[in-house]
Amino acid sequence: MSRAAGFLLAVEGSEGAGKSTLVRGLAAELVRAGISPIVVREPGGTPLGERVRTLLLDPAEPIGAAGELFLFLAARAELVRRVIGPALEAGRTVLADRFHLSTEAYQAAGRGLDLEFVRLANRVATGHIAPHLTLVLDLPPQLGLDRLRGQEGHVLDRFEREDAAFHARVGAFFAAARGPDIVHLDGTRTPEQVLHAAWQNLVMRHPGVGGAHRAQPSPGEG
Ligand code: T5A
Repeated sequence: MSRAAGFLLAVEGSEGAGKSTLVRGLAAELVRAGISPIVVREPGGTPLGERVRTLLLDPAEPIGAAGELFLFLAARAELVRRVIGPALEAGRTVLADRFHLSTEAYQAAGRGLDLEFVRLANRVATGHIAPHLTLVLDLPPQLGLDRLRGQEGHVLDRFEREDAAFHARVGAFFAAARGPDIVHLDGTRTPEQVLHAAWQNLVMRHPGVGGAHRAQPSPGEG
């Protein structure tokens, strides 16, 4: 996959693993480091993506596996075309709350679609843009779902209502994901500890923050 001028960081993991919390923390640290990141979530981030998100998460909307795959990819293609691609071309840092690894985990491992086809379709949707770094938050799926159930007023979406076997397949896929740009973080630790570990990895990989921040205290309790 291709690498544009900026820096794309994806945060991945199963339901309630702490992705959004970590993305918020990293965004704040980047701002402190003098870098104003662009934050995106998937599905979403464009008018089409937000409408597709509503459809995809609606528990009352029965969608087959293939239809689900192509809806996620349509949202991603638009997000890359309108937001991520131009941002990277402009040298910006993009923080993505989920990216293509989620499609492999949910639509291939979870739903049973062919993994190689899902990967190929993903490459079409992203125009071969790949994250420079993917942080996977490892957390047993049941713990993540318990966290979400503990949130006041949280209504479980279509994916969160799937059975334990589905979540186990998704969780096992994330746990087994390997690659030169994939780093696993222990999602059972406190938000501050997760942020600390994530920041250390970002500093090592991101040319814009590495030099400036290696010698400074890292965020969180460590
Ligand atoms: N999907 C998505 C696909 O099937 N295919 C795809 O290609 C893509 C892109 C998206 C759904 O779509 C599916 C996956 C998803 O099911 P979503 O609402 O965006 O739906 O769902 P999630 O991405 O799972 O986001 P969540 O908000 O549900 O979970 P997060 O972001 O992992 O967790 P977060 O940070 O919101 O935290 C959840 C709770 O835990 C606490 C927080 O305070 C919060 O209460 N928390 C912690 N508690 C203890 N320790 C920590 N370290 C904690 N970190 C956070």
